[in-house]
Amino acid sequence: MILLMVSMMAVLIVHLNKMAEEPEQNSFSSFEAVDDSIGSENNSVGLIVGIFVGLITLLIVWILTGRKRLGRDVLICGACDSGKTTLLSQLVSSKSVETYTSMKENIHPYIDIHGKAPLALVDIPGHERIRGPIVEKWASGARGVIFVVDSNSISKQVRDVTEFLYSVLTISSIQSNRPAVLVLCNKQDLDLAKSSQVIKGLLEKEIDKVRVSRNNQLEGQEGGQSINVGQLGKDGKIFTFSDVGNKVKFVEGNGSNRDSLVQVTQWLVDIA
Ligand SMILES: Nc1nc2c(ncn2[C@@H]2O[C@H](COP(=O)(O)OP(=O)(O)OP(=O)(O)O)[C@@H](O)[C@H]2O)c(=O)[nH]1
Ligand SMILES: [Mg+2]
Repeated sequence: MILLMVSMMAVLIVHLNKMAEEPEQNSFSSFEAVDDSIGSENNSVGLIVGIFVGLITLLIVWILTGRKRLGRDVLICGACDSGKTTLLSQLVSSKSVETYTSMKENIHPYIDIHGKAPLALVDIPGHERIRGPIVEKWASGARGVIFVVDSNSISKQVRDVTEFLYSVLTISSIQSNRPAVLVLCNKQDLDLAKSSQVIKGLLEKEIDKVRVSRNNQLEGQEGGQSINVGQLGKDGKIFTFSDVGNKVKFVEGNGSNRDSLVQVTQWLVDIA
């Protein structure tokens, strides 16, 4: 698209140059010749207006189709027992229900977004063996990703949590469509809960380590050649979430209390 626009601009510039040169080349000797020149000037103006209209139309189409790449799904991901199904229940029915380990995705429409088209909340099971293919299946339609962290047990689970977050952020459609990401530091009602600031720091440090080990694995597989596919952050720089292409926001909450989730509901309104 950009190439097409650049080439049209080039045609336009060449044409303008020609017009600027024309009066010197032509010395009119009759009324007929003057008539012809007026006619060809009109044609040129028409051509320029046409090219401009074409360019603007292309620009509008490009902007609109770019936006369409984001679907209407909001994926709720995170490790087992982090509180995803509880969060889903609070968001869609303002109730905390008794939950069991999820074995397949739960999908519910979310309409509380100030008259905008509904979103679909997709609660992805956290079980290590089943979550991968399910999150990949839904990733291409993601408008946003809520990554739920159990703030009470994060210190013990940091590797598993980070491995999953890393996998989600390096899915190709998540990197190309760049849906917004909200990390919900859940279970803030529990005594040992870490703050969102501390959790952000823990995850950044651990992502650095995961990055190194995954790169080593890839190098081993590819006969010693390093590949940058699915890389997170900037090469040779300590990882920070500000270097991720997706907008990543950290908030705190407590899935068993709807009032503590205002930052989640506000974020849903913002991305809808
Ligand atoms: N104290 C406290 N407990 C919570 C909170 N959110 C969820 N829980 C509890 O944590 C347990 C697990 O919650 P689920 O919502 O089933 O967790 P999940 O992330 O869906 O787990 P999987 O389906 O196995 O991936 C349940 O006993 C919930 O009641 C919270 O904010 N605070
Ligand atoms: Mg669940």
